[in-house]
Amino acid sequence: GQYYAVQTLRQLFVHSGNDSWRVAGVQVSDYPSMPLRGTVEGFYGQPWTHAERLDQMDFYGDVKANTYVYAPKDDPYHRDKWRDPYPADKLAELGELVDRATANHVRFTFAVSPGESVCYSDPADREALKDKLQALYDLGTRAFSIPLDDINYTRWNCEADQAAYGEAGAAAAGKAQVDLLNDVQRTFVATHEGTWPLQMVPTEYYNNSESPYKRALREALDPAVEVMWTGVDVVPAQITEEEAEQAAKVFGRKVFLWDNYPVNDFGNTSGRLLLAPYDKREPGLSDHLSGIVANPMNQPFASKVAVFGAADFTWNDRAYDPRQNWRNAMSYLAGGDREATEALLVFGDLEHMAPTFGATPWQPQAPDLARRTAEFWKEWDEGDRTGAVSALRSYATAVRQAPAIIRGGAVQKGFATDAAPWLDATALWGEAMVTMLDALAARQTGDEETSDRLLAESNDLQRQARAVRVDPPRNSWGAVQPKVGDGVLDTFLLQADLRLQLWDSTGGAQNLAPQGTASASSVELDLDRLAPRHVNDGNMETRWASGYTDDAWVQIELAAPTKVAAVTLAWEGACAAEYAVQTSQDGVSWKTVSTQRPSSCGNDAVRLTADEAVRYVRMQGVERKTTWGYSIHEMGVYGTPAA
Ligand code: LTM
Repeated sequence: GQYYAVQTLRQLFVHSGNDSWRVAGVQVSDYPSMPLRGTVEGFYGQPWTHAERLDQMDFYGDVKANTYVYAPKDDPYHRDKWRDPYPADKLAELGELVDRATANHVRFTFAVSPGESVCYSDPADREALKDKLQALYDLGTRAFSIPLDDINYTRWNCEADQAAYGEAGAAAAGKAQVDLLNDVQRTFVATHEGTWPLQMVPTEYYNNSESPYKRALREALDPAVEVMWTGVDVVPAQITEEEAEQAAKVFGRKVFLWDNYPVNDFGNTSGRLLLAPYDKREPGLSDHLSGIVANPMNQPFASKVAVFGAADFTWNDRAYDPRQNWRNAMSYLAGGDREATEALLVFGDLEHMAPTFGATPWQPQAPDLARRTAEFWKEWDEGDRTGAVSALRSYATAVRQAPAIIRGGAVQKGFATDAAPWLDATALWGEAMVTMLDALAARQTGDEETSDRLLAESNDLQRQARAVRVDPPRNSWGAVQPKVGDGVLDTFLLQADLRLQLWDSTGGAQNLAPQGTASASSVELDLDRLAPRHVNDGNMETRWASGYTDDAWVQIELAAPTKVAAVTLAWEGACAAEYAVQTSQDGVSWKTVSTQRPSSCGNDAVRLTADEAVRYVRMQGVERKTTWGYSIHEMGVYGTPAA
């Protein structure tokens, strides 16, 4: 408490010119609303380096976080080789880390994860586990954790457990785990001076429903042991008081939130940095949680944006303001430099998407840019084309310049290193956007030659941006394309490109789908919210989804016969491995005008040879990518009405 009081006092002093300082007159009543605050290095893929961890400890001290759980899934001595002692050099590093943590008032929490191979009832295995903890105790560690997540708990690892706990299964696993954990708590933790209660991650960490496994924990686990929980899902879209209250009920104690944000080790995060604010955790959670640790990204400096928020939320959840905190986090990373803070906010908007394990992200991509591009098309279509270009051009310029400013020196170096491929791509996307706006402006003044040249330049820049790779990747996704404002920035460029290409024929190529009527072969579970009308409602938040068959289709009946120059499809996660674009004059006989095998689920633009006027355009599925149906947010039809 004293330490943090001094930190707060320090924060009250502000520089006012040369060598003088100002301090506000205040009365301070300040204390954390949750006892445990910080991170769990608990992701899959390349663990943080020693130097990065040391830097994190200093960062936690700054943001009043007091907990760091060491649990990198791909440290072999943490999981696969849990019985083996750390080699001397690794142990020396851990010792240094414990010291740095302690200096920052951070509890270095050592986690060892034996669940894949442990024989719960075997005294030798229990001794091996305690020996492992003892080695870290000897280095100064006073907090310990035994995570039992992501293991198979319906089989035993030894026959002795079958004899001790009966037939393998969730309830028996609960009993066996309780036996082991109580033993560690009572004969190791409680007998060692200065230790904090043992922490554990249950095998059922991702929901709050009653079960035989949870009953076993609730009824017999030593009440001192902290139980972790990730919310109602592994990566939940939100965490509410009600959910946490129910979790506390089924586990028989306040739960300790292992918060899977901003971790980017799972499939849907491929190619992403997760830079959106820490959000959607309900004020009041402190009544039901003993604390929160954020599971960060493999990129430690980039993770600071979200961790800054988590630390603030755990300090005072009821006063937490996600947007203000986001700005403060960027300012912190920029060392208070205003220009660099703004650049980070622009970049953060382009890396704002936060996926779940399912098809719907819990934070949208590029909300600021999306609002600006929507405003642009509105103004453009209403006739104020010069005003539209000038407003968006200044933001596009900010996108183009953000990477150089971020690399300019004010922002923490490690952030620029973590974000390097994303920054490379952002510079190119920003340049492509500025160039595209210049092409639109030139075409508007009638300078077709300049416009064509700029359009070609913009397309070339986009090709370069798409060719950037996260290489070498720290994550397990491989050398993938870094995603930048995807679904927003690229969609804007596509729309602008189509307008330029179809300029003469349609005066700027508007999307004709919204004036048409959508219908489909089927709707997933006949749900109204997934009905075909959502495929042309102009709203990227809604979608059409089909039944679970390969041959499903969705079509637009246009308001008038049209020479169709392009069809756009904004796919949701359940997309097509293969589909055809078909057209028809009467809705009875159909012609396949293009066949597509997209490499990933994204925004497809299929250009067509607009040689004859048609009334109907259809996406005809051939093969699904997932076991779900086909799911499309928006289908666009660009062309020239024959009349
Ligand atoms: O969330 C938990 C408790 N365990 C694992 C994490 O190690 C992993 O980082 C996240 C995100 O993929 N999912 C898990 O299930």
